[in-house]
Amino acid sequence: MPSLNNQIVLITGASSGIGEACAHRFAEQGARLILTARRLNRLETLARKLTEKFAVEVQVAALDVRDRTQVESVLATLPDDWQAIDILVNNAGLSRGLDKLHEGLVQDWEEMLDTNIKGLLYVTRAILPGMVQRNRGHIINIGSIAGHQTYPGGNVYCASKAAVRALSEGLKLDLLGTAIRVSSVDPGLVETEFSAVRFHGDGDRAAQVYRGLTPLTAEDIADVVVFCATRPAHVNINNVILMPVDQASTTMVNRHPIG
Ligand code: NDP
Ligand code: 8X3
Repeated sequence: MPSLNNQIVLITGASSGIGEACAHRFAEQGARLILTARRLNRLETLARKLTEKFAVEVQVAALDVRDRTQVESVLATLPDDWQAIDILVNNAGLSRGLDKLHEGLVQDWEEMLDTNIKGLLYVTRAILPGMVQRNRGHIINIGSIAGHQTYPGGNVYCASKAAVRALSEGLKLDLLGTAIRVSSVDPGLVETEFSAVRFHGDGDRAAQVYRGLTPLTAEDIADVVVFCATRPAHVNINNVILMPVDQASTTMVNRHPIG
């Protein structure tokens, strides 16, 4: 298995859930980590933990992926020996609301589109030229089954993840002839802060999403991300769709009676 030791991995949205779990998994493999998100205090706590446990080097940076100027300046001012990023995990993302389109909040739509599509584009645009120049690198996008199947009330979130799917496919086409790899990891239900964010902090409603079923964990997704990143150099994992055994589609889940 190709080694991740000393490879530079940048993860967006590393302050929680799947991004945080990816940070753990890459640290276990000896990678050098650049962890970004808006909540810097969480990143600092995580960085301390990873440094102590795995003796890896970690950089943290407060970064709102929606802010193009900030993305460009934060990434351009990384220390020289952190510039040659080997793996970019475009994970930062969110859903807001589950309203019918004609009742939806425009502010929710803008937050999702600005984060899930434009944020991913800004970060990729800043990092990919260096990968092309070095003819080395791997972009791993966190998509969703929502990008493959639309569900009631999912309208704009599903559209944003369909865009991520198209962008992953487009990148793969554009990078043909280089050694750079592009993967999309597209999960179903994963229990993280995702649903609490979707329902604007309504914890009871968020808990209902996972009620009576066994969801995926953030670590399940991180395992797949690391799998993609550790294939031999000639192998590109284009797309992985994974869902819990208790889920068959975006709308069909098996809930066990609660005793
Ligand atoms: P969490 O809410 O636990 O984590 C989301 C992460 O994204 C946080 O670290 C958050 O950090 C970061 N983030 C959100 N907005 C921004 C922003 N504007 N700039 C920078 N970082 C941002 O959810 P998940 O771990 O579940 O979500 C991670 C990804 O996985 C998302 O792209 C999501 O769409 C996708 N996904 C999730 C599924 C699920 O069921 N949970 C299923 C399929 C895909 P901070 O707030 O500190 O900025
Ligand atoms: C998250 C999975 O089904 O809640 O992308 O949209 S779902």
